[in-house]
Amino acid sequence: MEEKGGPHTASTLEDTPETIVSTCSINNCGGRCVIRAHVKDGTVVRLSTDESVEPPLTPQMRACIRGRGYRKMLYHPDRLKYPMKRVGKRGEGKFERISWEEAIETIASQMKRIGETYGPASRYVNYASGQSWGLFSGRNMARKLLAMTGGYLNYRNDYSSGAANIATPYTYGTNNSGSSFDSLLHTRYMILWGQNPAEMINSTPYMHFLREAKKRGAKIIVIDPRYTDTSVGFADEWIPILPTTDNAMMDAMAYVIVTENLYDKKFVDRHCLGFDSGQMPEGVPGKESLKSYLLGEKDGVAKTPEWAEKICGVPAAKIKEVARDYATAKPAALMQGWGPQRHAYGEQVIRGGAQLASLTGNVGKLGGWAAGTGYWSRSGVVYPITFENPVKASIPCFLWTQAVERGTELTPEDGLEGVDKLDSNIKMIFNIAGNMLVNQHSDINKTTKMLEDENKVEFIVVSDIFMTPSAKFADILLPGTTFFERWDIGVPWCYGDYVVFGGKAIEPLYECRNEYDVFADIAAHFGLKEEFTGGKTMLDWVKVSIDRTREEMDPDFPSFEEFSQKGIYQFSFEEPLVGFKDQVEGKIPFETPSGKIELFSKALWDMNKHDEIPALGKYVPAWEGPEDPLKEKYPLQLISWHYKRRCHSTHDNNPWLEEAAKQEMWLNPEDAKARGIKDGDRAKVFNDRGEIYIDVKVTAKIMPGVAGIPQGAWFTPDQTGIDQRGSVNVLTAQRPTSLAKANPQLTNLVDVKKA
Ligand SMILES: Nc1nc2c(c(=O)[nH]1)N[C@H]1C(S)=C(S)[C@@H](COP(=O)(O)OP(=O)(O)OC[C@H]3O[C@@H](n4cnc5c(=O)[nH]c(N)nc54)[C@H](O)[C@@H]3O)O[C@H]1N2
Ligand SMILES: Nc1nc2c(c(=O)[nH]1)N[C@H]1C(S)=C(S)[C@@H](COP(=O)(O)OP(=O)(O)OC[C@H]3O[C@@H](n4cnc5c(=O)[nH]c(N)nc54)[C@H](O)[C@@H]3O)O[C@H]1N2
Ligand SMILES: [Mo]
Repeated sequence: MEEKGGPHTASTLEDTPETIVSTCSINNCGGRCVIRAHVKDGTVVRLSTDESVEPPLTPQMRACIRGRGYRKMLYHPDRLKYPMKRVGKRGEGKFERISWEEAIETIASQMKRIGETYGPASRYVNYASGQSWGLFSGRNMARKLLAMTGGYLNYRNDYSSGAANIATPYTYGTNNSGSSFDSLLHTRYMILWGQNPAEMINSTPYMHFLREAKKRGAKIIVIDPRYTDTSVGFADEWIPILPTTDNAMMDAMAYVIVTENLYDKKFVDRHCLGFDSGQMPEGVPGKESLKSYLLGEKDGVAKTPEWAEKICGVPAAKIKEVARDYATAKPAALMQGWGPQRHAYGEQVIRGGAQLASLTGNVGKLGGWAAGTGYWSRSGVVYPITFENPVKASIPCFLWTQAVERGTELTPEDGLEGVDKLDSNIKMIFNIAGNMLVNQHSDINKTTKMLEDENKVEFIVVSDIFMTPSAKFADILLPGTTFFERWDIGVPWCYGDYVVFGGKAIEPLYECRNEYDVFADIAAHFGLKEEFTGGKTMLDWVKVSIDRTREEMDPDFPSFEEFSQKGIYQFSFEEPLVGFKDQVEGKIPFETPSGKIELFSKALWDMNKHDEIPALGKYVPAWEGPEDPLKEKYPLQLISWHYKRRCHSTHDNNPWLEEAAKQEMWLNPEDAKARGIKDGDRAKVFNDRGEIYIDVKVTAKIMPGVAGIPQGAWFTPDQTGIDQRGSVNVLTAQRPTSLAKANPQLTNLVDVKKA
């Protein structure tokens, strides 16, 4: 059969007029930028980016290397081109081309069969962030149709800030603990604690304001096991720290701040709960207070810098210096990345950061920062497509493999909500624009073994643009479109006061289809097409969103014509947003049970698991951390990070980006030497969960005792099943964090051997 579309060669296009379509990627990277597609005769021939506004105060939303590399994705020869069904064993990767009619009919009949046999809550839409930031994520299209046909098992939380999202509200009552970036222009001292915006961006405007803050004299400290691009470009000082031990340093900083009387006594008296014995909730002994913990009144261990140094590897003198500088700079901003909380006890690091911000009175002040998860939001667009799931049961997203294996045994204690018990394990999975089925979840060997068993999950639908490690496990595999091939609006992470137009630059290539249209056709099999679409196309919905945003949110929001022409709209505000300003000015209470900043949480105390879930944010030695006896067998702590050349696993197959930043493991010269490994050597990295092969970059940019692998490389097993690309999740664990039941994917012990 002939294929539609496909790239032309440039030479045939020389005389063809060029049009520019302003569009936007809605992949889940920390940025959101303007991508201008230069189109000739139905082909995108070149990309350029935002030139719409002039710095310094309204930064341009310009694309990074990933944004500039999207043409390679669009016209990659490996694009999935037509629907397919599995013909070999599940996971083997053998597929046969089928028609769209057959794909749609099969999916509809399996939705019915599985819903009728096992109940609607046996149907699940997996976490998948590939289209998170537009109006039409395929994941939501699947959910909408499932909701209309009986329902599906919900999930809560995410893989990004999973521990933080649950922990921060115990301190502040909400996750909205951030401020707008322009507030940083007023800060004098910044601690970027495990935050690396030079690579993960954390919203496109952030770097601009970081640069401006530095120009205005802010001192910048980065605390990270790696000498990151952010440290290289911005830091006055890099402080390396062993993974999972940040709370030891935080506790010691608090010790210094309290014992040297550098804390903001007025602020603490007025706004906090649990600081000292006079400030404890009813029924809790005074010796459980933060102050008595720091002084060691209960356990006999004062949390001194010398105590912390032995745990976290940061010299005591340095801890004292940072504590004093942070407490006296006024205002100072402690900003937390999420790498430090993607760990065994990730909840603690987030409450520990919030504790320091509170002790120093940097909460609710211009130029300060409350630490914690760090969300804030004051702009966006109306999402017009809504639905309600009749099934109320939900699991933490990280527990989906458990819900496949033993869903009916899960209890509220495990994190099940909405029901006491599930009637069925997960039997059907929609995996739409995600690589979580295999690549991005923990313990790939364990997960693939589970998925291979067709008696467990009986039916898997994947929609993607490539044959990813997850796509190989599909029963029906659908060829999706890229953002160039559809209409949309791109919304930044909550840290941006702008939205980007998602123009359709070209018609879908080959037989690729948008999930919106696919699920509308599946809906037809249930007699629900009209109800599903409301009689509207994607373009209609974009217009509805724009009209409603103008009516309900911002009368200055541009019309469709203006927006599509300019490509971007920046919301304007008279002053910076300062998180918790109203609370600190006494206008409203904090949204915690006590109305205060809960340094000590009675709700956590009442859970009665004081070792694993302490009421104070404090150091808890991690399993597979530096104090775990397993370290004798596996002496290196393995972390991963969000790499500049990929968005998770997206772009892993882009040759330009491989050239710019290859997949390799960072290892300190000391650790390399001990193993006879030289720069560029190939090595085996292993633990009890599996082994992978990867090239090694020997570099002092990572501290001794720690190995670092950029997350997201495609799991690429050889004939014996052993990964050859350095896919880090072969080595990560499925054991969830204690409170949030979140992903501890950065807590791992391994060893490395020259291959
Ligand atoms: N280029 C790019 N950008 C992205 C993404 C991407 O895939 N690629 N993904 C986006 C998404 S969805 C997310 S959630 C965010 C993730 O944002 P983050 O979670 O903040 O980013 P990470 O790179 O995982 O971690 C940040 C830093 O934490 C360090 N770190 C790891 N463990 C520890 C520790 O125990 N203590 C300390 N102090 N530091 C530690 C790492 O070395 C890393 O430099 O990034 C977003 N931006
Ligand atoms: N070890 C370790 N694991 C991690 C992390 C870590 O730091 N370390 N980080 C975690 C985090 S924070 C996150 S958010 C998750 C992310 O994990 P995922 O949500 O799985 O993200 P991606 O790997 O980017 O997968 C997106 C998929 O969508 C496809 N895609 C892209 N655009 C489109 C489109 O327009 N249409 C369709 N149909 N498909 C499209 C891509 O080809 C890709 O296969 O990973 C988590 N996993
Ligand atoms: Mo994420």
